[in-house]
Amino acid sequence: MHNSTKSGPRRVSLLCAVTVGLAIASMVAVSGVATASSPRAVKATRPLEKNLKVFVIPKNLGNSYFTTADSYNSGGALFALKQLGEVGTETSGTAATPSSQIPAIEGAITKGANILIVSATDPDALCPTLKGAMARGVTVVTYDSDAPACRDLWIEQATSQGIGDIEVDIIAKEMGDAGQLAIVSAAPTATNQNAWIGYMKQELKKYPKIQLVKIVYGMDDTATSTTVTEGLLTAYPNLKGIISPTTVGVAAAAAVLDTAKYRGIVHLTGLGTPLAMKKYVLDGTCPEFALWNPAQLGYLAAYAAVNYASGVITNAPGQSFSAGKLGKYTVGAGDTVLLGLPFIFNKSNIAQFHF
Ligand code: RAM
Repeated sequence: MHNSTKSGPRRVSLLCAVTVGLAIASMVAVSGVATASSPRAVKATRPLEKNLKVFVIPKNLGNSYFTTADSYNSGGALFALKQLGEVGTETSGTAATPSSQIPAIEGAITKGANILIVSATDPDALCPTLKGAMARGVTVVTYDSDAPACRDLWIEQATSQGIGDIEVDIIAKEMGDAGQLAIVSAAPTATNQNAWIGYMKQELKKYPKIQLVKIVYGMDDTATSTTVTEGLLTAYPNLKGIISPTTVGVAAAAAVLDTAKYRGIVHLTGLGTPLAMKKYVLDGTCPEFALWNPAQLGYLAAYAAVNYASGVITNAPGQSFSAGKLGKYTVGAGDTVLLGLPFIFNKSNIAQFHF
């Protein structure tokens, strides 16, 4: 399980940022972050290295969440890398599984990667490959889903506890604080979903009349997520709520629940992308869900990784670096850089988002 850092908080003004255009937005308020005054801070004057070969390796390709986090056009990681003068490439497999992702990581290393920016499908399975890369001097940074034992830095989207708590509080309100609840997760090995589910279980103690009856795994695949959601409805005819903390899973679950039989009867929330969820927010199938700004996560990961590889920062807490349009960020406890707070989408704001 990864750390929920205590550095920050930095409130990312997602609503404003997206309103004025995702790629160019600079409306991020960075608050109260302690700056290191140790000799390490002097390194901040070092120039960043150019022409580094940087491979951005999401859990899988073809997932719009990662496309937004990584791509040039959305202002994500590849946009930041270009601005910094590096050579950025996105690569991965098509399934969100280690056997699909590891060959892409190996391929990047063979091509002479200086930096790997990875969302881990399975930390145990990836670690031998990532450790091998680190031993050869490659900077390894995780974003989105961590591999705590085999990376230099972890770029965390929001604290795991913050995400777990928000999910439970939203669904509890919709369920009237009582009834059977299930979770449609991604892969059973995904570090991020497992961390969030851990905190959901903790938060559920506040709601003794809600029973978590089952966790199923849709593998960040639409067809599988649909099948497991349908399976839940058959197995638990009295089911009253579903949390799906994956953008692929929550959209698939919403499509299943979007009928008069289930709408408003089996309540749904999760972590979704606004374009995929807009219909379901407006028709009441999923009135509220949460996420962060994926493009900002990718952008921050790129800046942090290049600063690390250039020796401007190490992973010791308290060191600051400039993350371009996002402003100044500081390394927190547990080798972590925290993007900000989760953001809640509902009918009052969903039309303003275009990712
Ligand atoms: C999916 C992936 C990703 C997660 C989001 C919320 O796209 O599982 O890792 O962060 O959902």
